Amino acid sequence: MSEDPYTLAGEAAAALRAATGLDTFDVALVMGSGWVPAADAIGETVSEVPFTGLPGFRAPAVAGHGGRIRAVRTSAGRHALVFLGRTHLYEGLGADAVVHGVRTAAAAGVRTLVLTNAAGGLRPETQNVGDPVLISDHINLSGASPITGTTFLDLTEVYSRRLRALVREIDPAMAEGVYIAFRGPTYETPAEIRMCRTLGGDLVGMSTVLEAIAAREAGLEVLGISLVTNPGAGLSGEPLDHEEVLEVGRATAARMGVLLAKVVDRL
Ligand code: 6GU
Repeated sequence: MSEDPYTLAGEAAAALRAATGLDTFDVALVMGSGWVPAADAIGETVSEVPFTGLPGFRAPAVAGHGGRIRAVRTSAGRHALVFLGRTHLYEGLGADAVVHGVRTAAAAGVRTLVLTNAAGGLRPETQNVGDPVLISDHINLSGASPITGTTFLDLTEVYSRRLRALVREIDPAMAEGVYIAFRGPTYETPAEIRMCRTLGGDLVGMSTVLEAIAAREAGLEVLGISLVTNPGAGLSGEPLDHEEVLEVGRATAARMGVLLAKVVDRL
C-alpha cells in the first residue's frame, strides 16, 4: 500500500472498480450516520463494499457510523457511489484519513460530490429538527486542512451555486446557511455556540469542511446539505445526546433520500 494519499486513493479507486464491476461513477454521496433509508431511495444497489476491503479505509470508531460504500444505479441510469459512514477528525487519524473517501471518489471518475451531515441549528430558520438546510459556505474551526505542501486553493465558491439553485428548484422553501466545523468530539459549550452565531454561523458540526476542501482541490462540484438534529448547546435548555442525533437521522433519512434522488437525476 502506498504512503502518498493521492496514490493510495488511486489504489482504492482501482479496488472499487474491481469490486463493483463498474468503470466510472457520475456522483458520490457521503451520508451521515445511519442513513441507509436515504441510500435506499437513491436507486438500485449494484454492490456493496466494506471500507475494510479497500486500501486506506478504516472502520469508523463511533457506533452508528457503519462503514461501507454502495454502488447504486439510479432510475435515470446514473451511477452513484454512496458512502455509508465517514472518518471524522475527532477519531485522531488525521486530515488525509478524513478525506480519503473523497479522493477515492475523484480517482474513480466522480465529478460531483454531495456531502450530507447531521448538524446543530443556530438560528430560528435553521433550528427545525428534522429539516434539511443547504450549506452556502463554511467556517473551518477544526484546526486542520487536507491540503499540505505549498498548494494555494481558492475557496470563493466551495458549495456550487449551480447545485444550490438546482436543489431550490426541487424545494424552494429550503433554508440555507453557513456551516461551522469544530474538531469535536465534544459538542460546543453555550459560549462557543454564542461565538458561532456572532461569527455568522447558522449550523454547527464535526464533518464536511475538510471533505469539501479536498473535493475542490480535485476539481469536483460540491453540494452540501445539513440535517438539523438539534439546536446548538444552550439554545433549547436540553443537553445534547449523540443517541438523539442518530435517532433524528434515522427518522428523517428516507425524506432526505427522496430529495437526494431527485438531485442526482437532475445533475
Ligand atoms: Cl450542536 N455540534 C456539533 N459539533 N455537532 C453536531 C451538533 C452540534 N449537532 C449534531 N452534530
